[in-house]
Amino acid sequence: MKILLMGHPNVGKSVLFNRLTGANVIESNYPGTTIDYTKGYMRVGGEEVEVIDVPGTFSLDPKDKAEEVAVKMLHESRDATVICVIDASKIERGLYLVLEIVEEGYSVAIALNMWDVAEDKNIKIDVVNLERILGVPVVSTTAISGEGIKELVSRSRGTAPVEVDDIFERVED
Ligand SMILES: Nc1nc2c(ncn2[C@@H]2O[C@H](COP(=O)(O)OP(=O)(O)OP(=O)(O)O)[C@@H](O)[C@H]2O)c(=O)[nH]1
Ligand SMILES: [Mg+2]
Repeated sequence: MKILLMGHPNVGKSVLFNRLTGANVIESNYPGTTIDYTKGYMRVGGEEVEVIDVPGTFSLDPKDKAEEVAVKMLHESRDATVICVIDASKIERGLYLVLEIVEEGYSVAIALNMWDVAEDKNIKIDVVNLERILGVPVVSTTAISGEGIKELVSRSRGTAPVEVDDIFERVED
């Protein structure tokens, strides 16, 4: 099993990555570029899972070299589970990328990271309803404290592809 951590820049992907993988980490350059990425492993229920900290990207329509690498890494891992990391205090900004990744047929789970920041700002998010509409696991996380990470891992294991059209139908209801 392989997990890609994807999301906008500065949403906490790397802190989450370190939480998931601990010390077993390899830094690499993407072939032919100067774009760094990090790859590591974690054990989940006796199974070794590869985890990749993908460079931050705003969309799957790359605007610079780092975004290009992010999209290539996604497309080279057709069987991967994608954990989309969203800043919970700016949630609508992150959902577009989620929909793009879902639309390409990937199994997705969502980490609503920076949950502590959202709480401090008194931003209320109905996680249960969001999960119902999207049809994929949505887990609130605070990567810097580790809150929600265990649940994120366990819920990510059971995720399956969903249809974007079905999501839009549920939004209209
Ligand atoms: N308060 C709070 N800060 C966080 C959380 N997760 C990450 N941070 C902080 O947010 C900043 C960005 O975290 P990174 O993990 O570097 O973000 P990233 O998504 O890897 O960013 P790029 O690699 O630039 O795409 C750092 O200062 C982290 O310490 C969180 O859940 N809560
Ligand atoms: Mg990073």
